[in-house]
Amino acid sequence: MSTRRLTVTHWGAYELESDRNDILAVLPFAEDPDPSPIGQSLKDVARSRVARPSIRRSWLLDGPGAATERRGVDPFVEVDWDTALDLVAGELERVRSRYGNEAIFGGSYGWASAGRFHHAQSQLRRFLSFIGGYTAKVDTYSHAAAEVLVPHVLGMSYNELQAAHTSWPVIAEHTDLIVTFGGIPVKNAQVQSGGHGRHLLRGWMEQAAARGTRFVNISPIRDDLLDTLEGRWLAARPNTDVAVMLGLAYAIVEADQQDTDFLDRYCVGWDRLLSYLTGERDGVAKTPEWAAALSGIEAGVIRELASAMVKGRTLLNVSWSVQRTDHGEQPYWMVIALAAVLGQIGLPGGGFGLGYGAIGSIGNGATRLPGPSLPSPPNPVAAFIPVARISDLLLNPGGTFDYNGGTYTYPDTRLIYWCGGNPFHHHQDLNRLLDAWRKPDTVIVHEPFWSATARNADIVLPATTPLERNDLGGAAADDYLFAMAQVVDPFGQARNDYDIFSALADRLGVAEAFTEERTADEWVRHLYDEFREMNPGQPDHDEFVRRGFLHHGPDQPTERVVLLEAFRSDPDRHPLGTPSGRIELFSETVAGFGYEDCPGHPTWMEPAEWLGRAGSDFPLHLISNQPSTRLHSQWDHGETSRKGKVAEREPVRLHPADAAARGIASGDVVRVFNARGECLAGAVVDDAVRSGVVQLATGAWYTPAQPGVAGTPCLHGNPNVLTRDAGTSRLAQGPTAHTCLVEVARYEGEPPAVRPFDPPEFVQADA
Ligand SMILES: Nc1nc2c(c(=O)[nH]1)N[C@H]1C(S)=C(S)[C@@H](COP(=O)(O)OP(=O)(O)OC[C@H]3O[C@@H](n4cnc5c(=O)[nH]c(N)nc54)[C@H](O)[C@@H]3O)O[C@H]1N2
Ligand SMILES: Nc1nc2c(c(=O)[nH]1)N[C@H]1C(S)=C(S)[C@@H](COP(=O)(O)OP(=O)(O)OC[C@H]3O[C@@H](n4cnc5c(=O)[nH]c(N)nc54)[C@H](O)[C@@H]3O)O[C@H]1N2
Ligand SMILES: [Mo]
Repeated sequence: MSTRRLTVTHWGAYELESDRNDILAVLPFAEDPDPSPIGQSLKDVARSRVARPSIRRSWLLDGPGAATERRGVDPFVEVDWDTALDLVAGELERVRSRYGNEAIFGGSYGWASAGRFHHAQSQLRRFLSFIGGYTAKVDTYSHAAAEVLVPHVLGMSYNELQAAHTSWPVIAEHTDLIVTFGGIPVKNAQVQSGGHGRHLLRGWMEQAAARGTRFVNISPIRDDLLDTLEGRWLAARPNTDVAVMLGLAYAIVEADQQDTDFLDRYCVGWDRLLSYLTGERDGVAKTPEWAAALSGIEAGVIRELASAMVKGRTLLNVSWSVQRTDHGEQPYWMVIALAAVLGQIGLPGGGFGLGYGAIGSIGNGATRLPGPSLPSPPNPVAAFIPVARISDLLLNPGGTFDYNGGTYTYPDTRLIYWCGGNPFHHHQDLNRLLDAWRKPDTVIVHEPFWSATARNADIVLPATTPLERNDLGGAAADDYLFAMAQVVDPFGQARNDYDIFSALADRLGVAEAFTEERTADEWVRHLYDEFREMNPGQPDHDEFVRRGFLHHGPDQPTERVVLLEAFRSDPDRHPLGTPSGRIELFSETVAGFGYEDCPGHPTWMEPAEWLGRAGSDFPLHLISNQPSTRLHSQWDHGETSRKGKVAEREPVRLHPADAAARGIASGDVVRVFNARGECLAGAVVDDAVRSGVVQLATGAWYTPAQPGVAGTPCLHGNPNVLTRDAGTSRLAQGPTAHTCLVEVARYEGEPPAVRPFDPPEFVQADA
């Protein structure tokens, strides 16, 4: 007998028709006008699963630290749960008593799944905090540079800024021109951390365009903006956005159209930035001609755009991708400066945005309610890394790093505990990570699927997916909350992360504190009850579960938010949280850090790799952007992602001229390579990509030709074997995946077979 139940994922809500073991059909949530196709992959919930606790053979036979170069190579031995839990508890005890809790890396970055209670990282951190703590991570892969820079410039956290973005109802009514660096990709707005009820971005943009808003997309890829908006595409060289913005600012100042009143009243440091802009200080005037030589956008076009920008209400936007580059702090600082030159910050539909389109919630106009969220005690350990410094941490115990004005030391990591993330998907320079990953004694991973990280672990504990448990879900920035219903039985012997940690907490003597004597379902009810206390008038838990969701906003989201409106209306009564209370176009604080790679005002600095670097052996700029057919590496084994593959590999798009020069046709298997590594991919020749640029989305499951051998090609097309592992600057140390040069060649001969979704090899312990 089949049933229909509602659930929510990071890419939206669905009704799932299922029997106890299988998803029979995935139906869109009735209230979603633009459901994401990624949901169809949920039907593959039973593929590539970890069925039982699995231990790497060398580790099981010889203990912690055994043959760590055989991670990803050794077969696994399946054991029963009690054996596995005893081994994990014993190893945690050994490491914390011998080396201290700093030796446990629990940063465990990753998106895991939607669901407020069964959120894998939250469960891990809560558990580790009760047993003495762990080395943590700060910031995100998404927007680390923004997280560190924005407080210096605007005196608020990036999260506060994100929530305060001017809402689409205001933009659709007021904005004449949207100039967006990195587009406003609807493919990305499918997703919202925690999930969402309705996909609204496409509708809002079409409404704005119908009213007369014009769009300019400054990006290496045309379809970063919807075709239907009939925007203008300016295909700048990747990573030259700061130069283009400086050229625009110069053109505005040259025509004496800068808003001097705004710059004087609401900003500090304009004089410093102006002397840099005009070249008074460094002898280089940042003219449109100067910007044209760097970016490839003609000077006349830059001047024309500058004069269009001053004529009406103009919104500037920069996607998150643009700050995942070398010196990624600069485009964010400079776009704020450019908006200040225009003087429309705080006016309806004017000013700037940092990430419209990156996820569904930015500016969605939805009413927001607080909670619910899982409480966690503070982490007793102070040690941390900026999130993308994971290989550096493992390779340089005792070494130091700079971060936001401080100098810190990398602890000596003995144990990695990862839960709900896939570093062998998300980290840059996977060959370097492979070396680093050999350092610790033990790697423990909870995973539903045989991800590359699970394969490279010593102990893999099978976790349930959200389809196998009850939860409640929905993003803080959305006006829906879903009662996520269990739709199938747990696969194999999979357990909830919470139940795994409860059993470990019991072995380590902290069960009562960790569980508060609630089962998972009791916790879910408890969190809902807390939410109800915070927000009176909501139905009780039984009623919530019966209805499947609650919607606490108006029928059409209409929240009217104008970024920095109060500050503009009265900067003395509503000063910013910066030292000056104003927008800091020059920051004494940042200048005081003395970082040559992040000076005191926005500055053009040549990226480590870009198309302006003459004589490179690798003449193409790789854009490894977010995939349209999955969430990062999640559900790559699912129907929607598999349908998008070319020659069984991740599609790589290249411009017809670049393809012709290399004798490449659509459908060919190609090698994408540089000095750091190589992967195979399936060619798609497409003039939506700027010449000199190739696009290979992230997330194809890492499938090395020879597992465990650094430098061996990935047969399936994971771009992170190519990307560079270096921080944005000493300020934020953010990841820089979008700064990467490669070469592409046709694969000669019969391409090797690729089986990315097969489970690893299993043996008996004594085999
Ligand atoms: N080249 C390149 N690399 C990038 C980026 C890029 O633009 N280019 N973008 C970066 C960005 S912005 C991000 S956010 C990262 C994303 O990197 P990640 O968030 O690490 O990637 P995911 O594939 O979402 O990994 C989540 C993992 O959690 C597992 N999981 C799901 N639910 C559960 C659960 O309930 N319990 C447990 N234990 N596990 C679960 C999934 O199976 C999956 O393996 O990638 C980064 N990497
Ligand atoms: N479908 C889907 N949606 C997602 C995700 C997913 O995995 N799948 N992941 C989510 C996550 S975790 C995040 S952080 C966001 C990320 O959101 P973004 O960081 O904005 O996403 P990207 O797809 O990396 O980049 C968007 C576009 O920026 C352009 N771009 C890249 N480099 C440059 C540059 O130097 N200059 C300019 N002007 N443009 C450039 C590329 O053409 C690219 O297509 O997406 C979220 N949305
Ligand atoms: Mo992200």
